[in-house]
Amino acid sequence: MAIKNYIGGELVEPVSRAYLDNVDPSTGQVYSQAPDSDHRDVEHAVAAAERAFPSWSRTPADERCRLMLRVADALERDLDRFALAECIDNGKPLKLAATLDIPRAVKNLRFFATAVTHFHSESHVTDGVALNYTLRQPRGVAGIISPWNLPLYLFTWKIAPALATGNTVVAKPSELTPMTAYMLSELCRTILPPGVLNVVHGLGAKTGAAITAHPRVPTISFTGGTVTGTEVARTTAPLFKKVGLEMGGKNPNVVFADADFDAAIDGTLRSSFANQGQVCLCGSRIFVERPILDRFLTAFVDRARKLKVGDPLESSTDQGALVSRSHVEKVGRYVELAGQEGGTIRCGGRRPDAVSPRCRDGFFFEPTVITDLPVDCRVNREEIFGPVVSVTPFESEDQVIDFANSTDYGLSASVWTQNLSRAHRVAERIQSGTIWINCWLVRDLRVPFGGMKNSGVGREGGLEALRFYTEPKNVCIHVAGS
Ligand code: TXE
Repeated sequence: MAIKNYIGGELVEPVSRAYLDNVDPSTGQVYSQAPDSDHRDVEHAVAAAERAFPSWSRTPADERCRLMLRVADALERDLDRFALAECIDNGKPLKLAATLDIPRAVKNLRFFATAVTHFHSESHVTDGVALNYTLRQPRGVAGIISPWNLPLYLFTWKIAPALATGNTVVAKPSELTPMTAYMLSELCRTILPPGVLNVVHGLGAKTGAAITAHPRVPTISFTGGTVTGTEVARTTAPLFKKVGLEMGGKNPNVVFADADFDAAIDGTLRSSFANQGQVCLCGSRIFVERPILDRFLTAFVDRARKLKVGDPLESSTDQGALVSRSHVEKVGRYVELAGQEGGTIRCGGRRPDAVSPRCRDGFFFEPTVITDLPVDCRVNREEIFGPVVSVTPFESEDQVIDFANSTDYGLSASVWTQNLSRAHRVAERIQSGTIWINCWLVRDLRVPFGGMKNSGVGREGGLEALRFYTEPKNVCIHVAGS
């Protein structure tokens, strides 16, 4: 089956007629093809988006909202089909795609479709002289580049605010997980005006780079690895684009001795291994206050061992496949490195022998817990992005804050304590864009979302996203005779 680009309202082949193999990570087999697009396809998509912009940007917000809600409804009606496709394309458990990825994609569309109907701007009265008001106008063609870990979830998280605010879009999903963006473009074809949303599939360095370098795409929103983000920043800076970068994380999970023990174990387990550890918000560095270290480790390792690595299609599966052969190999290399850096593997650390006959050649890796690693070793500083976590004891609040802040990343953190004052103190001092107290991945779409340090530039979510995709323009009216 061949995926197509979606340009100017049509599903089209790439100009080159060249395709990339698309692999099912749970079997390791090629199961479809995606366009290997180049700058010519991007040029067509930008031209289509430019043609659609004057009309879409002048379409009343109510009408844009209505059309986007229709897309959301169509996606919701098709939830099972999309969840199955996401499971096959990414390797994640079907039940996760059906309860998290696709419902959240629906919610993203609804949230931003309606948010724009409540969006308002500021006015400033200059005493006795003038009245200023701010117009927030769409910026034109938005270039959107999304990753493979939460494919449709992050794709819609970006296209929804861009479209709702009246921009037109040229989007490139990850070449590793193109399927659900393609299926969404099939739905949009019957609902959105041609050229409003364009989806161009292909490799990052070719298709993605053609979007970021395009002189008539003034806005770029990217989620992916920090190395790629550096490249996007380098390309876009001299072109003076407005850029949002959401990149990697190496997030701390801080467990104080006074925490609700069972809640901390449950939450930490989920934040360690959800989506096979392939969430930028996963808490891969677990710091446990010394008095409860042994109890915590025993319970945590026991629970990690019980997670069932299995066929993503099976409802009993907790852990599916990682996204690609090269990624599972990278995760394996980090576990080897942990051994060289003095770590002790408490569980996992390898690819399981036989998940099932169907999944014999899939990219599976066992949930892995490592102890005895120095806080500043590479395994504790670099993003592994797989089911691998380290557990390190700490002695005091000051010490764990130093540990938490000891990487170049600053995306999120979880703190487990029943002492409210301590929770506030620690939250204030950890350098991360999001701090969860006694929870993980509780997401309210209105809150600012993004990272500090090498985890990101700018914020998404709620008003932040609506502002990102619009240009504030101040109008100053002289008040005569006052
Ligand atoms: O992501 P890439 P990769 C991290 C994680 C992972 C690492 C690499 O550590 O192991 O990044 O993953 C497009 N110009 N995260 O290589 O390459 C690419 O096609 C423009 C964290 O898969 O960053 C894809 O659509 N675009 C993360 C998107 O960028 C380019 C999620 C992300 O791919 C490009 C994923 C270029 N030069 C990986 N090169 C998170 N924070 O959620 C690539 N792309």
